Amino acid sequence: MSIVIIRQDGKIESWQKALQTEAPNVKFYSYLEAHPKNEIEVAIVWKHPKGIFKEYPKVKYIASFGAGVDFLLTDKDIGEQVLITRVVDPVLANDMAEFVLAVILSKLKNLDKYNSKQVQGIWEPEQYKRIEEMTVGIMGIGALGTKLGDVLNKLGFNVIGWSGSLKKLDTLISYAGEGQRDEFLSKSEILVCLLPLTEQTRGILNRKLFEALPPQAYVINVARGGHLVDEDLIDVIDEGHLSGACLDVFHDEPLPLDHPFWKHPKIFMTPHVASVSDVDAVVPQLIENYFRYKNGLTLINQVSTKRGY
Ligand code: NDP
Ligand code: OXD
Repeated sequence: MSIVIIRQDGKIESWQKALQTEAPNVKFYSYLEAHPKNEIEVAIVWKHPKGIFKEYPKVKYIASFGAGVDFLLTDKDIGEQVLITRVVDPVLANDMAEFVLAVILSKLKNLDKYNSKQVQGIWEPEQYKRIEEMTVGIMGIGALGTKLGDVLNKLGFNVIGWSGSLKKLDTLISYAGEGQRDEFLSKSEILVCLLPLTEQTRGILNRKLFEALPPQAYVINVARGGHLVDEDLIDVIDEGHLSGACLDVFHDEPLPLDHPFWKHPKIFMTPHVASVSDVDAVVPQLIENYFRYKNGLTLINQVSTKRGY
């Protein structure tokens, strides 16, 4: 059996090499080279070209190279019966926690403001905040949100989390479901979105949600661009209710140059780099799942296509 690797970001060769080294008896094709498309049952994929799965009529199992699977579940060419897995990995979770921590500390100590004042030649101290004064609200207490909660809690932040189901964790106070959402939001001075993008969560970061946050709250979206209503964020910042936002993910990536986020002084942007699947860490689970599939065993980190994550 052979596997096709599909990704368009220039990293295809390094993944192909690492996968081939880990499983020398399996053939890994780049989708760009000649290969028997009609025979392929297994694909490992990251943000594939639109329509490509029409070319793979026999595909039965698709592994995402990342934690998110929204790009697979929204593709109408991928049948409901196709098995889908995602990456769950401690390195990925740790990288995400480090990224969000860096953003939060920069916000608390005004580093973003000093950066812009420096280039303007302005010497002007700002009031800073301390860790124990801040409550961080994490939306999505899954693999990544749980790790972030641990890290922030250890450092002394007040941490609260919101998810579909209540969590019993020593590191954060858990809120769940629509009924507890506003209470959670009203306490979140810094709000971090780590939800999967599903039918239920698309557009969740909107005016109504922002207005439920305390005045001067700060929003960090490291989940998906589709969670955010871009115009609402800009309006609520410009009206003065939110102090700003850090965005790592966007509706269109790369973000088109005429998008107002680029030049907004209170929006800090990064190019979808909060946490990137590490080849060495992730290859073993991709290979393990391939052999599980081949031997008819239950896959690890299988996604519920019904639930959407
Ligand atoms: P998980 O599936 O492990 O966790 C998802 C969490 O969201 C769960 O706690 C779940 O609740 C909760 N949730 C889902 N739907 C709802 C809802 N409608 N209402 C309330 N809570 C909900 O995901 P991960 O932690 O692994 O990843 C989260 C996302 O982070 C990924 O889907 C991806 O989009 C993004 N990501 C971004 C990266 C970047 O570099 N920017 C890197 C990696 C991931 P429950 O626990 O009750 O099921
Ligand atoms: C992921 C991502 O989902 O990188 O893993 O966004």
